[in-house]
Amino acid sequence: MTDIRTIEGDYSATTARFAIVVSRFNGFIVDSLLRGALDVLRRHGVEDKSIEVVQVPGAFELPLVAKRLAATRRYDAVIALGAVIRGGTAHFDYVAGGCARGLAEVALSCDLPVTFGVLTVDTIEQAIERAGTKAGNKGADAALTALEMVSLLRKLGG
Ligand code: INI
Repeated sequence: MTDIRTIEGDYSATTARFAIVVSRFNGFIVDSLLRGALDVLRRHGVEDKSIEVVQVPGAFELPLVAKRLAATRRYDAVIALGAVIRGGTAHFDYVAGGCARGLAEVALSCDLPVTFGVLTVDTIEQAIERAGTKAGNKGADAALTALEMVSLLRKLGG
């Protein structure tokens, strides 16, 4: 048991560069996610000059812009933030599904951490709970995961 080597990331990648791609749709929620993400990065020692924020119209547009940012190789991770709130139609499923699938594909095709700070919820109340109130802040979580993934990939090398 003691011979097993375990590799895991930590939060020490303070010199890493981050792109945060943010949707404007449901902006009053997404602004809180962005504040949470920036707060985490700064508290862990990432300087503002190492962070760029790019705005897109809606969550459906996040994957393409995340891909363009990843392809520049200027960043160690991309953090995607948005809020998809279910309405009465199937629109939610297409927007949320396309966004999640697209972001996962960008991470794999570009070989770069792309973290998913996109709320997919039924109600505005649920969104508020996850944007800095009683259920935490999913933007902060996505930033913390990005930090950990940068560190983990550095340790894994290759
Ligand atoms: N975009 C969101 O980010 N959240 C939503 O809840 C949402 N809803 O419900 O429609 C939404 N729609 C816009 C979509 O992301 C695209 O911007 C639009 O379809 C144009 O491609």
